[in-house]
Order: sequence, then C-alpha cells, then structure tokens
Amino acid sequence: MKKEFFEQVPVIRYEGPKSANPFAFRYYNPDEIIEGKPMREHLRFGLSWWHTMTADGTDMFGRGTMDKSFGGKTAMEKSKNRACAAFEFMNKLSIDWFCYHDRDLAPEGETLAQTNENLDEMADFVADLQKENGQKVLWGTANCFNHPRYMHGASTSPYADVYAYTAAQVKKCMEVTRKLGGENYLFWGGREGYETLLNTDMGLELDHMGRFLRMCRDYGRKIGLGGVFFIEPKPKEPTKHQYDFDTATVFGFLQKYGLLDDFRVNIEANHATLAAHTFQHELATARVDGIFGSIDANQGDLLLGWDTDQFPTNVYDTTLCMREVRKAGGFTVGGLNFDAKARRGSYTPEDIALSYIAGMDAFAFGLRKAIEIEQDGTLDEFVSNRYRSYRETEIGRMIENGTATMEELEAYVLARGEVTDTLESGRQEYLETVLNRILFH
Ligand code: XUL
Ligand code: CO
Repeated sequence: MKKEFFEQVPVIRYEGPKSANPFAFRYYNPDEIIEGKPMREHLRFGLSWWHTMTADGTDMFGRGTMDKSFGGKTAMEKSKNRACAAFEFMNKLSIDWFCYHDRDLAPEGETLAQTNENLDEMADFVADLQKENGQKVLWGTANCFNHPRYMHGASTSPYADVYAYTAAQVKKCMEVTRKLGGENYLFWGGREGYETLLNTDMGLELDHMGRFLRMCRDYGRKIGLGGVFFIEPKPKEPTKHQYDFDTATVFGFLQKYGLLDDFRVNIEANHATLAAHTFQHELATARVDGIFGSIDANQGDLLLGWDTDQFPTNVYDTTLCMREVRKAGGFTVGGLNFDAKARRGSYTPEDIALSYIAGMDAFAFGLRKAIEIEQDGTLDEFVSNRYRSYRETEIGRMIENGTATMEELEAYVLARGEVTDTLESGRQEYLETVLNRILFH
C-alpha cells in the first residue's frame, strides 16, 4: 500500500455551481471541452513547490504553524516525502504542472558539490514520480536570494565571487530543469536591486545582470532547454527598488540587452498591485509588447503594502485576467502557477486543498466569463467603435497608415475648426454594469 499523505483530502471532482460540498469544484471541470480543448489545457494550473510543500507559516513575528515534514526525519527524507505528497495532491486536484526552486526540492549541503549531489538525488526521485503520475514542470528556478552570500544581490552583487557562485548555482538548476523535462526556465530577481544609491553603481549592476542572462540563455540552449526564459517583474521586496520593477521596465531591459527573442514575462498579480498597477494592466502591457509568457496566480491585500501571496478569489480579477490571456492567444507556453499560500492561521492539510479549490474555481469561473464577454460582444464593440474615426475618416486613415505630416494635420485643423464636437461619452459606469450583468446573471 502506498502511503497516503493527504488522508483528509478526497479526490476533488466537478459538481457544478450549485454544489455546497467544500471538497468539490463548482466551475473547474478539467475534462470539459471548451472551444475544442479540455479546460485543463486552457488553464494549465500549476502547484508551487515552495508554498505548498515546504513553507510552514513562519512569518516575521512567529514560527511555523504547519507541519511540512510529511513524516520525514532527516532533511532528505523530508524532501522525498514532500515529493510523494506533492504528486498525491496534484492527482487529487487534477493539477498537471508544478514549479520549483532548486532549494525547495533538496536541502543544501556543506559545500556546493554536496548540495548538487542532494539535488541530483532528488531530481532522479522526482523524475520517477513524473513518469508514474504524468505531471510536468512548467518552470524551474534557482533560489539566489535566501542564503547570506546573496545579501547584496546575486548577478548584481558588487562581489565577483558571488556573481560566479550565482552562475554555478543557476547552471546546475538549468541542468536539473532540463532533466525533469521543464517546459520553461524562470528568473525572479530575488535581491537584484538596491537599498540606497549611496553605495550602488546601478549602471554596472544592470550591465552585469544583462550579461548574466545572456550567458544563461546561451548555456540553456546549449544543453537543450528549448522553452522560454521568463523574467518575473516585481517592484520592491526584498530590496527597496527591484530592477525588474514591472513589465514595461523589463521590456526596456530586454530590448537594451538583446534578450527579446528568448525572454518573456511571468506576471504575478500581487507584484502588479505592489507596482501600483492592476493585474490586468501588466497583462495588457505584456500582450501589447509581445512578451506575455506565464502567470503567478495569487492576490494581494490592497490595504497591506507587501506581498501577501493569497490564493486568488476575486472574480473580477480572474475574469479580466483570462480576458487578457485570451487576447494574447491563450497559454501557449505558460500557465497559471499558484504562487500562493494558505494564511498562517489556515494551518491544516485540508486548508491547502480548500485554498487550491478556491483559486482554481475562481480562474475557471474567469475563463467561462471571459468567453461570455466575447460572445456578448458589447465591450469589444464599444472599444472598436470608439476608435472608428481612424478607419472611417480620411484624416484618420492618414494618421493610421503613418502618412500624415505635421503640415497636413495643421492645415486640416485650421480648415475644420474646434474638434470637441467629435467627442463621445466614455460610458465607464455603463460598461461596468455590462461586466456585472455578465458576471452575475
Ligand atoms: C517572490 C516570488 C517568487 C518567484 C519565484 O515574490 O514571486 O516566489 O515566483 O522565485
Ligand atoms: Co512569483
């Protein structure tokens, strides 16, 4: 008999919107075919190894509240039990993907060589579980922010030895990700940023980061990592100013360092709001710039100024998110990784399942509603109609096709006179009502 780790959690099935069973999906029906493909392929849900399998509720003011040892005594035993528990959990919840940091999978040893040995042992173990169960790696990443050596940054550290260490760690993590069949590889800028310009050479640090990522890309391609490299923007935390501030900043960085062909963004909802943007704004920016890749699904608390990584339940956000994802052509390489954790007080194993159900259902609802919004057509027609003068008037077409000159535009306005008569209402409140009508009928 295989040991069961989440005994309290049954296999979660779709029971429809009317079900009051807490251990059931109301909107996520994994194998329901929508537009020719199963819902699981539209949503590509992922489990975050760090929050789900290792984080124990420790915060700045208190120790852990959750037991994440899964019965293991030694560090390696814990890692192996976590891996078995992870696959059991993913099977029970119909989750097809997972994401990890190198240090979530295996404990660090005394030396890098020992750490790498631990990681290799765990990679073999996880690869076997993948064969048995079928789940795939959405992305892997190296944790270059926890260890004290990274206190001043990793690839942006003022110290060359730390830059070298970062390269050695990322090299290994890429190899492991390749071994596990990882679809993509991610960089979140951990401590790549600064606290004060009084001690920082920002230009030099950015050049180092650009060079570092080029080196990683080249090595990744050399060993056969064929997917996309993601950068995950975040404006602050842990540093006061993170270099990958938001999607627009990352786009500029990728352009400057010649990385646009291989890199895209992984957008996290809570990072968007920390940057004083909506989640939807970040997704739209990525789509418009052609760098939309993947999503870290969570939500923050707008009354708190930090990364709370809550499970997403706000259906406005999930609907508008899925609307953007569809406009971007759907998930072609990425997915919805739940970079989210149950609250410290939600400390039981059932809470982990209930949290995932909440998040998955919120996004499944969002997908269904995003499709309804398209079918209804009111919002899209409104937007299209708002810009019709660029299609329907001579002067508009000249602007649109790029032939209009300053002289011509001046002559046009001198002849036409004041232009305020052409303006119409933006109808924001009406459009918000249309959204509510579709969400809540
Ligand atoms: C930190 C964060 C990370 C990345 C992976 O805010 O979001 O967990 O997603 O390193
Ligand atoms: Co994240």
